[in-house]
Amino acid sequence: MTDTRHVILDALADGPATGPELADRLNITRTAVWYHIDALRATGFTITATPEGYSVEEAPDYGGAAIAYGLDAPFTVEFHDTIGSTNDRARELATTGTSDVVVIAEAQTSGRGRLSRDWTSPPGGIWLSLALHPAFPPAHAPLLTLAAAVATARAIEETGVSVGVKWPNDVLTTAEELKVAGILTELGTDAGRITWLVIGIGINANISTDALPAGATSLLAERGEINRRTVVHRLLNEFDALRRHPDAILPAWREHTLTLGRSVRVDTPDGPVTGTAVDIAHPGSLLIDTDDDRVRVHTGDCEHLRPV
Ligand code: BT5
Repeated sequence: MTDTRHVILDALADGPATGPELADRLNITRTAVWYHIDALRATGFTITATPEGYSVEEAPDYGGAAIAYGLDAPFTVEFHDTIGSTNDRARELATTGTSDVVVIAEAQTSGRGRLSRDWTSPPGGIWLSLALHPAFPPAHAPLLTLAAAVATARAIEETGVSVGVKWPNDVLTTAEELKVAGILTELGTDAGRITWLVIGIGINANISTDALPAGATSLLAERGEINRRTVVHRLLNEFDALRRHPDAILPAWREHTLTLGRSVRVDTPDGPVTGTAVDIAHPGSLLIDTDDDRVRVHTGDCEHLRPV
């Protein structure tokens, strides 16, 4: 998508604009405007010519231009039909100094979860990674993972699927606790500073459960086909709002979590911790009451234990 077409779409996102108005704004001829409008139509935008000017009636369901169109959150969109991992591409961008880019793919061939686990990423999902440069210490990075989990849960809830967050980063259906989304945060540090940070988010959107591993579900299976563009917009807007108000992240997470009050077992690098999850503490540690003590867990795989 050319920059000119981006500018035209930005202008039309605010309402109709005439050919001469667009020509003036872009410093191009009216014939060139007409040519670009036609090219946008060819990419799936329904643009009508009204007495007030050109008007976008409908954006395509997905793709780079569709996601950039009408997006309030200040992210630049980079779209790929197929990529190895959006996290790898976002890392390339973030390590070369670029920030606030969202890399989105229709399919990933080497999608990954935490600890190099595989992440199944066929076409129809939402596979995206944010390239960021937050100005806070590395120890606070877990807060952004929680913010991403809350933003993802809120975006999914809008489709009518009831979900909650399992500490720290899984989004599960509330009914059967099947995994519908996961988050992978990666970062680089130097001299106590974050030099790059990537938050990868995978949502099983319009995917048949036959294509997913056991224990997973999709929005298609839970609700039917959904509009991925709307979900991505809500997710990015929510994440942007939360990162600007870090104090709001833990309260928001408490509102959306399935873990607090539950019997859990967390496999930490120092061994398993079993007990009742009682709270979350800055910058994202889980507080667990065991038989002997209150334990603060910073990282690990959490399992919700069924009540006996
Ligand atoms: C996660 O890891 O949940 C993080 C997933 C992050 C994926 C996104 S997609 C965009 C970006 N680019 C990437 O390459 N990654 C990020 P973890 O908690 O380790 O869960 C991984 C486990 O979930 C696997 O071992 C499987 O058991 C299971 N799994 C794999 N694919 C799944 C899927 N599509 N849906 C649900 N569960 C899945």
